[in-house]
Amino acid sequence: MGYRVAVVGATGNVGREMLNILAERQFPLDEVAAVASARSTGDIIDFGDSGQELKVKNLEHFDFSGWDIALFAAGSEVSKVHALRAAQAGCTVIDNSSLFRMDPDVPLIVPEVNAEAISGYTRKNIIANPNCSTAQLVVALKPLHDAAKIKRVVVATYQSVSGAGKEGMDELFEQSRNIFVGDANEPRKFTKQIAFNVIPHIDSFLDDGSTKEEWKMVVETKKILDPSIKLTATCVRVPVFVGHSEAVNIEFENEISAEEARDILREAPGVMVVDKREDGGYVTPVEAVGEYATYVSRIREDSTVENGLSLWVVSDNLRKGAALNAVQIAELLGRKHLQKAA
Ligand code: 11C
Repeated sequence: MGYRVAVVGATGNVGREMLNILAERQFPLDEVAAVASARSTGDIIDFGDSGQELKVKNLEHFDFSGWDIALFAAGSEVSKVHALRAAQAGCTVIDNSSLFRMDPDVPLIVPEVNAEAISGYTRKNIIANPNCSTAQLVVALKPLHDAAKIKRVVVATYQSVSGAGKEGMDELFEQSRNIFVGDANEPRKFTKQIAFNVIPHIDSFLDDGSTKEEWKMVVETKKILDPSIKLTATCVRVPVFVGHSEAVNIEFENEISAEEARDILREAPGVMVVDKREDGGYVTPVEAVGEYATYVSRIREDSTVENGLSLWVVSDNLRKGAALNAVQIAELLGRKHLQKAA
């Protein structure tokens, strides 16, 4: 016996990956529903490589009662109405938007880091999935924090255009083509040209000059890992289709060498160390596409502070940063809480 699972936002970048990953990991399903806005109702989409096709159902009319889990990947405005409706109908919601992440009554979960916090989901019947740039960061930080206690993190991100949805990917593709054929480029989704450029701005600006993406990295890391960790981020959009990268500098309370960190990270769940200290002996975003791991490369000591390390962290933002993490939460929920007989 399995679960009845609905994927909301099933036609978007993350929703499609959720379906792919449910199929790939053979999540125990009695039934799966692809749910989206009226615009996509009736469209046929693949349930991963399973050979099964799903007819997209209209979210406005979708009745969540009797469904065990809903994976939401349709943005905050949709979650505000429909995730609450689903949760109240008794369907446990795993929400990928930023809407509930900082709600004290909603656990924010990365299973490799704070699986135990999931029990708090019963307060609202909702579990939040973190921002993609936070998810891969905390997977890499957690084992190092356990070993030597992190005091401060300085991170610069190199975030792919798929984080901005299909429109972001289309814009990079079209602008690149326009540049080759000599056509003009008008930014639409991004604020400046993204092809052959980088943009130090993701999400809206806050009063202190930081952006909401940078703020999310600070507050989500504190909620998931440890509120005592100080973190400052600069989030940058780069002309890469899929895969977020992060240059991470960490200051620890206690001594930790690069060699110790490498050994610890090699054993850590969800982490793959690729760190050969030679030409090409590190991971770049194109190599992380379609993978589950968070890759850590360029592990080295930073002698400008007492106990410092620098790392390069790369992951598929649509997978560990979104869909994979959501499915891992569903797996955890099934194993520990929903308790259906296998
Ligand atoms: C990006 N990290 O790369 C964003 C996308 O809060 O879930 C995900 C935004 C979020 O643009």
